Amino acid sequence: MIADSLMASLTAKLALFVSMAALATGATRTCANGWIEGPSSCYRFVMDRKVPWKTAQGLCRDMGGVLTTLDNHIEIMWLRGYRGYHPNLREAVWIGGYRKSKNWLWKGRIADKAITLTDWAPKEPNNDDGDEKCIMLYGYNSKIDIKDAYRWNDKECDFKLPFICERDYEF
Ligand SMILES: [Ca+2]
Ligand SMILES: [Ca+2]
Repeated sequence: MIADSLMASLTAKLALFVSMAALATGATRTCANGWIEGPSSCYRFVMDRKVPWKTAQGLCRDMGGVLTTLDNHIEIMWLRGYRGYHPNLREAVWIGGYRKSKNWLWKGRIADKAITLTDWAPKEPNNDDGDEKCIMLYGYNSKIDIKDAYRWNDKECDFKLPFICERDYEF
């Protein structure tokens, strides 16, 4: 219960921060049907399918996007806040980060990009069993410590999870 009220207070602050950020940009933009407007692009939460990372990436590409990349603090905080507000989005999910030997990269539609800003959960990435090369976001439930909720974990790529796609605004 304490964790829940902490979470509510945290998400309320995040939401305020993100709406201020959105106001500051002042742009009009829209997202395709079924996509949700975020601070700098559109997101699609696919919570009704659990698939390996590579399959999730392919499904996002088929829908005109990629697995979500978390490129800056606003995007990280917006997504944490958004999932905190929506109980149906609190499961663990794949995002578009992966490891190529020692380098963590965001998978792009054309080129990959080095991950420079990270939001790893405490003690991650731990490369458990030496085979964790894909990035998932923790979910949130009564068993998860509030400080770990929605943060990053490296996970074996064949593990099956729901996922979040991202694509550009429609103009
Ligand atoms: Ca992004
Ligand atoms: Ca891990």
